[in-house]
Amino acid sequence: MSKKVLGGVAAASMVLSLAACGGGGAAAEDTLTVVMWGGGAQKAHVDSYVTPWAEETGVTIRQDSPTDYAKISAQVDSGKVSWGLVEVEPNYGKSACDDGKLEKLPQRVLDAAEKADIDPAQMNDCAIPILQYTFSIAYNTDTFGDAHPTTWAEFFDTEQFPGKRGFWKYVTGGAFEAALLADGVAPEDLYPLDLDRAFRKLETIKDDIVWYDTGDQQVQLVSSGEAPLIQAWNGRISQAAADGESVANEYGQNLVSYDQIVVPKGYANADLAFDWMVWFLENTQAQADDVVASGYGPASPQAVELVPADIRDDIAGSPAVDDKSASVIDYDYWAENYDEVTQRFNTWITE
Ligand code: ABU
Repeated sequence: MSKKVLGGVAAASMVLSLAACGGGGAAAEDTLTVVMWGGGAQKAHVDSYVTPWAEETGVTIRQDSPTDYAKISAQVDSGKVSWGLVEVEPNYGKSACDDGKLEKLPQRVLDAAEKADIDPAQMNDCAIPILQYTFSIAYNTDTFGDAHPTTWAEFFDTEQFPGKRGFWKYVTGGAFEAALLADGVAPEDLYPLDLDRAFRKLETIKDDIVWYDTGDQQVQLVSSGEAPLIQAWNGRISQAAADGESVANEYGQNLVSYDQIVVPKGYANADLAFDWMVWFLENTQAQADDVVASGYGPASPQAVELVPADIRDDIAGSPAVDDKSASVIDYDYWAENYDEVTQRFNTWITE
């Protein structure tokens, strides 16, 4: 990461009053509210590929964070939809689209996606991919240095590698996949997940787990040494390392993932949101700028060649990272099983 990323997004809504400086002559009511996972990554994304579009068009950008599926449902069900573009996990993109909670993509977005060589497997009727990432083993380099875990079995080995472990407090966060790999399940046999076995394995280190809620907390936990090992979204760690924190990604047995961006059903400025999607898909330089700023892989493979060579090997989708992957997260599985596993997980975590 050669570009310095400045501070995070406040949890409350922020307004970037770009209408005044934009040249697009947009009306005052031309606002678009963008919701992502917050902190440094959201700032990187907005700076790279939202603000430049807003400056061209004169649209006023509002922001909120983090993504919250219950809030989307509440807005859609009440008919008071204030979130316009929301970064989501693909299991949510699929089930919410099936449930009619999202706007369907218009033809112009589908055409732009095809021209950008977007992987059709990462799209559905309502969603396009926005970034590629991995769940990696992130470690504090002062604590572990070269002698850090390189497999999930080692991540679970609290004798060889003492200290707390951080996991996302969310069933789609990769903890179950990591637990099964640590317990010896072959990557090709991961799905459907053997949940009994995964819970048994997680139980073995339950007292050593710190559960985090946000991307910023990931970085705080691992950089402070409070949890010198965490299962991380790799870009957050790349960003923190570029900012001089004592953290690094280990890509051994990484789990491949991606996020999508969607428009909640009933959003009044849905057309503006889709205008942005077209611009984003066509603008591979903006996607490449975001790779530099955020540490995440771009939505379009065409953007990869615009990424500086020294960063290209450190992003999801690069051969160097792909070669070390254990598996791709199966979001069809998660769309199907999310509610049931969440209920079981929420009970287990409080026991
Ligand atoms: N679901 C991955 C989010 C990426 C990020 O905001 O860091």
